[in-house]
Amino acid sequence: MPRMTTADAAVAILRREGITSVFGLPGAAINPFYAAMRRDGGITHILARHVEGASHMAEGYTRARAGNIGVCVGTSGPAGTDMLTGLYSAAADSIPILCITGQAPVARLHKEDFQAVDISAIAAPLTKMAMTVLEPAQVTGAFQQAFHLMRSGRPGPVLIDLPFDVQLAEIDFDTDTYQPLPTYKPSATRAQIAKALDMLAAAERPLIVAGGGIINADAADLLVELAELTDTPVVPTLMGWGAIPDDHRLMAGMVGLQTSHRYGNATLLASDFVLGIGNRWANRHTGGLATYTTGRTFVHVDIEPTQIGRVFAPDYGIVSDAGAALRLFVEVARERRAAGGIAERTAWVEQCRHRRATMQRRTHFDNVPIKPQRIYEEMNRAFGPKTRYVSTIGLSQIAGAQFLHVYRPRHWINAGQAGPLGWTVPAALGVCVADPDATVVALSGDYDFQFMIEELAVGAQFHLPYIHVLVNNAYLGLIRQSQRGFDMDYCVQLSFDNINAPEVGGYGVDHVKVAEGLGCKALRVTAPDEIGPAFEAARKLMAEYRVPVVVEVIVERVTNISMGTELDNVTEFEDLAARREDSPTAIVALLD
Ligand SMILES: Cc1ncc(C[n+]2csc(CCOP(=O)(O)OP(=O)(O)O)c2C)c(N)n1
Ligand SMILES: [Mg+2]
Repeated sequence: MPRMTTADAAVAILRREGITSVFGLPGAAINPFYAAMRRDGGITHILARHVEGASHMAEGYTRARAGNIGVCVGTSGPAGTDMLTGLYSAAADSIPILCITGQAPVARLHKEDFQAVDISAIAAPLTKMAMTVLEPAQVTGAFQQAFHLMRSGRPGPVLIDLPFDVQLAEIDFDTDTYQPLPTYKPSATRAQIAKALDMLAAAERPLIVAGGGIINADAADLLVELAELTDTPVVPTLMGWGAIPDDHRLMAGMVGLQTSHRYGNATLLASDFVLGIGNRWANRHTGGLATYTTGRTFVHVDIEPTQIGRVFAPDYGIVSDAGAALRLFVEVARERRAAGGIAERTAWVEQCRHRRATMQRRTHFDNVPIKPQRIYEEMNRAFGPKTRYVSTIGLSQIAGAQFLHVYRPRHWINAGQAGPLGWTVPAALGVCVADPDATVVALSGDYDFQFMIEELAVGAQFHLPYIHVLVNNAYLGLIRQSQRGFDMDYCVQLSFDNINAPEVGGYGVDHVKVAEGLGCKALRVTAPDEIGPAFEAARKLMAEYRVPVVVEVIVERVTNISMGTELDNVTEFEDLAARREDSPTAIVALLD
């Protein structure tokens, strides 16, 4: 039997499980694992500048392609605690990442050794498994189980913590006969699917709410087929955005308090039946439950049994992987259609479409300073359907979801539930590693951008080109807006007179200089008609230098973005689109 260190065996398992890239940074306690990666030679290592950055890169990497699992590695102590935000973000959005940490030797774990912290206890609530491996012979099983868990049921992250002496201990391990464990994914029965379709057929104004579980299951095509077979309009959630192309006739718009469309909310409120697939009824999607649920019937399909009924009791629940359920939905719907058993819903579909063509927000403003809505209009013009957008949180992300267009699954990559500031730069880099040929466009407010700005150096060093649209209002804009309720504007200003950069006009940080200092290219625009040309110039710079290119758009300091407390109580702060020219890039032209 081949004899090797447990670190060598762990790396061999990573390779057998399909891992080719790892994001991390070494420290003394994880050096044996790094030595094993070096001996193996088959894994690309991306050196993050902050360990939290490595964890978000891993998440971006996972999200970019079906089957990917991002791996992040750090040393003992603060490296593990730095990655907790990454574990939280991944867990909250049901994304598998594997976090590997070094640890003090086993015999010293209880002695308050240098950088020894009980990371598996700390990470436990954020992971499907968090294990400090105390027995060398358990290392291979721990890794095998990690991959099994990450891929089974509701996907999520795992942490494996490896004491220094355990990494160096030798074990017998046969790489050749290693086999990944089968994954567990519950599947709906035909009877369950038939019952759900009966309920849909009995409805007059049905909708499908398509969640991120459909993206995780790589089942977007099946979703669209089901919608077409049953003539049912689809509301994608923020995590499911892209599951049905924005230009599909059955795309009904997004629903929610913030990242939503006026027509999406109106259509949900007009519906009498909702089939939720792979979704969580997130509170920023539903708003108040009485408004969301009164007057309609619900079917909920989810892979995790305890998700059914967690937020409200559906009329009928089905435990199933979204892909498995959709395969059966399509099969049964096809049979019913062939037998003439599915009614056309022309009037309802037309009503949904009419709302889409009449309830739009205005994007076309010529103001200087720029109004942020104009940026998304220019992005719609500049970036095609293959663009992979990456964003996290803030007014820029909310407005992005209201105005941008997404046409494919995994092309809106957003930390939806945790919303950790700083996620965008590293996640975009992870997407670039996973899909080097993609056009990746990240979207940040100035504060999100400043949080993990140092990771831009990673993009420069490893030649990971993407465009970063930076919406600079010199404000913690979303929090400034929410402080209106407290009648204050307190501790949310990012503006100051930069003694080295008077040209930024009191907006504080000179992002162009910082980005250039980190080895990237950067452009700043201050007038609306400069935005489009700046995107064009950014593309050229990206192609020429193969580094991230930042396009900073200086916008007016205060713009409130539509949001509300209930689906029927969303506040509009700007004039709505009244003529076609007000929302010229809307997919369905405004009927004016
Ligand atoms: C780690 C963390 N701390 C605090 C918050 C709360 N928060 C959400 S958005 C935001 C301000 C974002 O400002 P910016 O990135 O400039 O975006 P803007 O809203 O101005 O577009 C803050 C502080 C958060 N999401 N994450
Ligand atoms: Mg801001």
